[in-house]
Amino acid sequence: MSGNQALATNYGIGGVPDLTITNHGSDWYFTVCAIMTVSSLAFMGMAMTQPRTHRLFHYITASITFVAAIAYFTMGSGLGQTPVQVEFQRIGSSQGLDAAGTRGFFYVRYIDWFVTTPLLLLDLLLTAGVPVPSIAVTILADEIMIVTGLVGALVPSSYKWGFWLFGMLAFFFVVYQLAFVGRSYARALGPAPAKTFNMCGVLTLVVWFIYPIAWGLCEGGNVLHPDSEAIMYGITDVLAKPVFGILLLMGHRNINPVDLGLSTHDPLNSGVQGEKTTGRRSNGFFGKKHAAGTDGHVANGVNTTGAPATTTTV
Ligand code: RET
Repeated sequence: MSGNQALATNYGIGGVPDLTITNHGSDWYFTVCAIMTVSSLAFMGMAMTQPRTHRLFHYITASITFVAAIAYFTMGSGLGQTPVQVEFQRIGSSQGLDAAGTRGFFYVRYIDWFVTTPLLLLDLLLTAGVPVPSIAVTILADEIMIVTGLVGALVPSSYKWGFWLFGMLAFFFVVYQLAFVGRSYARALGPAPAKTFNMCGVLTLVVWFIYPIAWGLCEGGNVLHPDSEAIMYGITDVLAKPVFGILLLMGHRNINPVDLGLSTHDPLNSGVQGEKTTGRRSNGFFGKKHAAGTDGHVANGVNTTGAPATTTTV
């Protein structure tokens, strides 16, 4: 027997689908779990090199990969799935799909996405300095997209595609907010936020388009084996989360949160704003590089001139 006993140990929990992942799928899910865990630790490590006021994007991004790590642990263990009657039984398929009256549907993936996709959008839209109402409605559309995908995947009849269609409508709204609204706001903020937003935004748009296709081939159409489903979603998730996170956080090394309209007020460390040192004492903790709110810059419609950096728009 192979070293990975997870599927055997958890066999039967949540029901026994006719078709689900094998040990190969399980091994791969655990591999992605490790990638997500290491990324979370690395992002938290990067956070610690910054003053507290400059850690928002590190914390958001580390939370995204941490939640994903837990979801991947669940799936590697063969848990977080339930049998769903397939609409298309692929008799005689070359991929070993014959058996499938029911297919294991990993609903835990959607719990992960429900938490993490809004955080990814928050990362992007805060970087672009988009107004809060626009961020809120984009996140709402995103949640609709995820829930329609979840409900559709649980429906055995052809009506599942109705849910997919509603999800696509919501998705196109999200795409519009990123490709047009976000891009315009990022450009107005200056070259550093624009560059970071464009790089991470393009990655996001390209990678996110793979998800509805994967849904069509896996939860929807039962075309791909659950092991192939694991690989397809696993690769896209690594691109959408850790790779996205590295690019975003590298970009933020050249962006001052105050320029995004984000507060850097810190009563515990109210020394010279902008002084960043490695010391733990309270004064002078905020690097000169980040001389906050003293340059007359108008960030996100809020003039930070001379104020001790207390602008708060989120
Ligand atoms: C579903 C099906 C319904 C239609 C659409 C979908 C799109 C899902 C997306 C998911 C993104 C997930 C990410 C996860 C990160 O790890 C729900 C599959 C459009 C875009 C980025």
